[in-house]
Amino acid sequence: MGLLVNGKWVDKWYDTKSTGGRFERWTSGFRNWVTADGTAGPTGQAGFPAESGRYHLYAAQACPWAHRTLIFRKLKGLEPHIGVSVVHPDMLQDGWTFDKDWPGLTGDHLYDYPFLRDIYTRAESAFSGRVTVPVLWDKKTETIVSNESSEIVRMFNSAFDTITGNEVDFYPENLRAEINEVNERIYKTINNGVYQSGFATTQEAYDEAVTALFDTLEWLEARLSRSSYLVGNHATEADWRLFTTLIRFDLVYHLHFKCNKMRLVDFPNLWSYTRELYQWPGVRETIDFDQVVRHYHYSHDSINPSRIIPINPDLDFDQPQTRKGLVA
Ligand SMILES: N[C@@H](CCC(=O)N[C@@H](CS)C(=O)NCC(=O)O)C(=O)O
Repeated sequence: MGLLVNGKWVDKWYDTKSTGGRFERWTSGFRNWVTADGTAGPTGQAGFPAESGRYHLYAAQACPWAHRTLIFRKLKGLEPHIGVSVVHPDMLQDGWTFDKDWPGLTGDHLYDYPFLRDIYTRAESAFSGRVTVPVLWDKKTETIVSNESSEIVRMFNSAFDTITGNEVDFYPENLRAEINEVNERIYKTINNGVYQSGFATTQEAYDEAVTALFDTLEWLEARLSRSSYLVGNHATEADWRLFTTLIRFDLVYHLHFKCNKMRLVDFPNLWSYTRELYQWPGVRETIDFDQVVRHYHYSHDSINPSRIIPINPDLDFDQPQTRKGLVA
């Protein structure tokens, strides 16, 4: 596991010494936007108009951030328009690789490179920073449009609508303020909170993260006893962002990241809600549980140096929903 420094690979994990044992996620380096007409988005430069076949997604099945983008690609009918290359679940001394010795892997469809870092240095030869998934690549200008999942899902939500004819809106104008507010708490304490619990290297940092995580899960359990979705009467971006962490919870975060005060299945509403989203047409096809379980347990030397993959419970994500008396 490492990062690029002036275009050179350095095998180094996150330094938590300077942050009191706290894991701090790096800010994504590429922040351009694909827009319907190629004008600049909220950040970055103009020049990335929506076009069929022009963009390519680099993703990991294991990764909850990449998973968001795979879900949006599926639900917004983008599969015929945006290709995907899937990295290997083992993220070791070379970071993400395009090795193919695992079912469902594709290698690098565009350049047949061995490593994901080669994509970053093709975009910027002296790139410095972490080499993360997901990456949205522009085949025309041969550069990275964005490596920030929260922004890629917003592009997928609307930029390609005239090409796909799919106008389902997971970020409706009138709900944006509330979606942003819910996202912020969920990002801090759940999406990133599980990582902050798992990668903490002091008791204090762990206690802080794990307490906030279970406080937010309790808050969501109550919220989802009253309404079908987090915001409004339909599934929104906020639900899909939460879902990718919940679906991994009992298989990975509970044990591997020490998020073990309760399991997801111990929260009746959250567990039913997770199954409902899993059963949404197309969604199960975006998940590969074997790669999820393998990635975390095999890749994080500091947490599981033996690389033993746990037996894990059999979870039945196909059980019918059990929530009652909901608003929508
Ligand atoms: N802010 C990024 C975070 C992505 C991220 O951290 N991805 C992880 C995989 S789950 C990764 O590639 N980590 C490699 C590293 O940190 O070196 C996003 O949401 O797109």
